[in-house]
Amino acid sequence: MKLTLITVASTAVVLSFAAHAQDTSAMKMDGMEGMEMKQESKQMAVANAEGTIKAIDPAKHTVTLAHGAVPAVQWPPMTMAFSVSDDQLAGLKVGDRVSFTFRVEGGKGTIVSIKK
Ligand SMILES: [Cu+2]
Repeated sequence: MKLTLITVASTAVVLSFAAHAQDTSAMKMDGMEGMEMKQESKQMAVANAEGTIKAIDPAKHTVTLAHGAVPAVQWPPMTMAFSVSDDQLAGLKVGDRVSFTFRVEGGKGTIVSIKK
C-alpha cells in the first residue's frame, strides 16, 4: 500500500514536469507572438525587406508579399499580407519583385514605402 502511494506520487511529479516542458516548447514555437508583444511595449518596429508581390486586394487595401528573412524583427521568410495605400501600390502588380519598408503594430504589418 505504501509502495503504491509512492508510485502514484512520483508519477504525478513526472506528469507535471512533462506538462511544464510542453508549455515551454509551445511558447518557443510561438516566438512571433512573444516578439510582437515585446515590440508593442516598446516603440513600433520598422524594418526593410525584399519580396515578391503575390496578391493585391484593393478592397481590403492589402498587398500579399512573399518576403525573405527580416532579422530586424526576427521574421523567417514567409508570405503574408500588409496594409498598404492605393498610392503606394501605383505602378506595382502581382509578380513584381519589390523592396519595401514596413512597421509592425499589434502584430500586423503596414507598408511604409514600397518600390520595384
Ligand atoms: Cu512576414
